[in-house]
Amino acid sequence: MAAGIESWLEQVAQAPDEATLTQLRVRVLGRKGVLTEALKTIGSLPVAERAQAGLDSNKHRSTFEAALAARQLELQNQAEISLTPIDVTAPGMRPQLGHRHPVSMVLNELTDVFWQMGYQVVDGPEIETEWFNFEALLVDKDHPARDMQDTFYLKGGNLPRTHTSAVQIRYMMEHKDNLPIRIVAPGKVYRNEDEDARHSWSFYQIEGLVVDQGITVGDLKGTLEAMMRGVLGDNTQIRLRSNYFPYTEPSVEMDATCVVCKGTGKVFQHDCHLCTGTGWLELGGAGMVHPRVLQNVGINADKYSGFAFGFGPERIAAIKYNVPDVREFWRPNFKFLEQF
Ligand code: FA5
Repeated sequence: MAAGIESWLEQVAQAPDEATLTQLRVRVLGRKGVLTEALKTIGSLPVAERAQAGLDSNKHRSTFEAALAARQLELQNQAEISLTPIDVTAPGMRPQLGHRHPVSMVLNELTDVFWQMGYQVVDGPEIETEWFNFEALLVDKDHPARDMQDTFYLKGGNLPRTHTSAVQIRYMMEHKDNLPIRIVAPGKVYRNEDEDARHSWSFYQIEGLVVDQGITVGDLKGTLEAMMRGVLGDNTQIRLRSNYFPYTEPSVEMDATCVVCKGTGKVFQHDCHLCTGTGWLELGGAGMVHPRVLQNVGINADKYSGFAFGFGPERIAAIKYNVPDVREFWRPNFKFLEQF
């Protein structure tokens, strides 16, 4: 058989149909097939040759079976091709085209607004050290503000960033000798929190940072208003209210009228599920960069000042597209996504 395997393989490769393949299978692997007969003679070989002869026979068997299977598939494919008539006059099928995700569309619009105002778009790592995510932003280990952002911790102490504010620190450290700074940093963040209509455990943020001489709260307010007008249009009602972040002073939060209850706080006499009855949806936080943060990264806080902000594009997209629950954006629901 060893000598003849090539010729059997050749016959398989040239078999014109499946019936020929069956005959070849019987002639080689059947009860009286050449390979079966060859196996029977192994017992009569000298002991020293038996093991090798056994190995060779098994190898020939699997090579032959693989060749049979391959040729059978080939014959079936040929049959299918020749059975399916091609109607050359039929209209072509358009491939289904995807489109940008609504949250990406909002992020692109936001970055466009800032790009037009002379900002650079920058990036930062999603896995951060505690120092960049918290300590450099004046949130020490036992600072109560750590509870504001429930954190996933990785083995070794690093963490998936809980906000994009860590990018501020990285950028300021790298560019402290090359001021002014004007950047936005969109990216994904992660929090170990329960999901509801306003919260996901993983979501996007867009961080903004400006550092220059003579930057004031007025600049911050004007910038936030320009951003909201650019993305949500002039008719959306927004408000700023004072808030607390350890790394900005003063700090504010920006809200927009809730999309579900249109600011009334009620839906059929019940508290609105999205804004929990307040009539407002919180879109982001902001403030004047705390002078100690500037000092920490080596910027002269007597000479320079700055503002920073961090906004949630899912919530902005919810307002813009009238979506009553931010979790919709991340469900694999094509009917929902195809609307945009
Ligand atoms: C912060 O993350 C601050 N780092 C923002 C900031 C930056 C303040 C720079 C000052 C200076 P906050 O935790 O409030 O703040 O989140 C900011 C925005 O992210 C929220 O207003 C909201 O729009 C969005 N957001 C927060 N948590 C979630 C969540 N679980 N799901 C979806 N969006 C969220």
